[in-house]
Amino acid sequence: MISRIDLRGSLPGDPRSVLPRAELDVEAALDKVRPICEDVRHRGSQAVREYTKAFDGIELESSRVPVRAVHQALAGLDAAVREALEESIRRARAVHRDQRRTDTTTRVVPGGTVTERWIPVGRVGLYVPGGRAVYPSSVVMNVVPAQEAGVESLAVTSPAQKEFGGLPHPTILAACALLGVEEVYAVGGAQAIAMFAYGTDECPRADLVTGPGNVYVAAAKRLLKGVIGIDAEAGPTEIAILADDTADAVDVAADLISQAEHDVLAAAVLVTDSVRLADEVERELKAQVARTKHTERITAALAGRQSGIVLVDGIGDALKVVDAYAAEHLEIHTADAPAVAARVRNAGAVFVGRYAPVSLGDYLAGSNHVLPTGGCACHSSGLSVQSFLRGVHVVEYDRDALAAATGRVVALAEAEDLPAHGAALKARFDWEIPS
Ligand code: HSO
Ligand code: ZN
Repeated sequence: MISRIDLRGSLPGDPRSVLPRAELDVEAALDKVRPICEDVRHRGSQAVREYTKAFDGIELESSRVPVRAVHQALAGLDAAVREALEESIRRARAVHRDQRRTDTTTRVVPGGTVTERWIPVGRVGLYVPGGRAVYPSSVVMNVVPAQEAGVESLAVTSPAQKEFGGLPHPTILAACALLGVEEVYAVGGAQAIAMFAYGTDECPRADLVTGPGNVYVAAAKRLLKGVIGIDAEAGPTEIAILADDTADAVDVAADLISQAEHDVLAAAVLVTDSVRLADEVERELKAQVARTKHTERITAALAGRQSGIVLVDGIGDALKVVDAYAAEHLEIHTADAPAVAARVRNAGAVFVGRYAPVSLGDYLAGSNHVLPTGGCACHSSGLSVQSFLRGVHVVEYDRDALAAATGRVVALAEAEDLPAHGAALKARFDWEIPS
């Protein structure tokens, strides 16, 4: 059901080559999404509605969801789900509020300062997938940091659903209402990203688009990056678990299964120095998968070449492996879990000990669940307030400070054969401007 990779006594210098990993072929989807994006660029909302008809089978008069429908969805929301979403929002707000940046002013020289001003992005479009994945929790994880950053204009889009009369899924709409987001569109796929990138008569263009989506959404983001800012391209979910002989096999198996539940391409990787644990986890996986709802999907994910149990010699090697893998989520189930967690360098988020499972982080820990996948955790962070801010340097020098800098600027400008750069300073002091 899950493959084993035995690296005991043979850990390669760069273990990445022997570690399991899925590859999503975004390049192949580019040719399909290119004409769609061009069409939306030129024909705007008309083209968007035509794609909704072609791909989702729904003819809409307008792609904009009436505000009334957003509020009605909240009124119809199950009370327990509403309470849980509200608590999720509260905890996420607490964490993300603490991420806010304050402007800093550095006095570089007497009379010369540089201030770093943090300015929120003006308008953000948030993509929320539809279909099999109905994730109101992802609405929370995208909207909360944007709001805490101070983004003024926030629009959500999610595919039109036939069974809901052409509206996005009602739980998505209800989450929007809870968060105070009233601008919602019933648009999915590449056309949704193009709508935000170019703007239409129904939807003003956005500066940045965030949120996960299928391969076409990822391809459209790759194509339109630059026209619009994007967050990371979200790949299939991954969980890595670093565990020693003290770990509980039932917990470990349950957590591997929890993320395998997302997708047949989801990755579940256990890294351990305990053969006993590996054997027990394998037995547990079989038993638990048989009892769970999405057996087929999970079995496929665990059996896929992206998942596996990796055997190593000791925690030092286990850390080398998980750092090389750079998982989206990393759980630590070892004797002194906080100490081991402190040594991790590459992971989207680290979950410490048996009482901090990834499922808690997915919904209610307060942490963000939009995290780098596919090994990108070695250079990127998850979504945060910072994702919605730009740092702008504001430069202020007085006359004396500029005069004192002029000689050096002229020297550097001449070294680059750009004498007009130096001349721009000299002009202020009536120095001779070379022709
Ligand atoms: N584990 C997913 C997020 C999610 N889980 C949403 C449940 N709902 C990617 O981090
Ligand atoms: Zn999840």
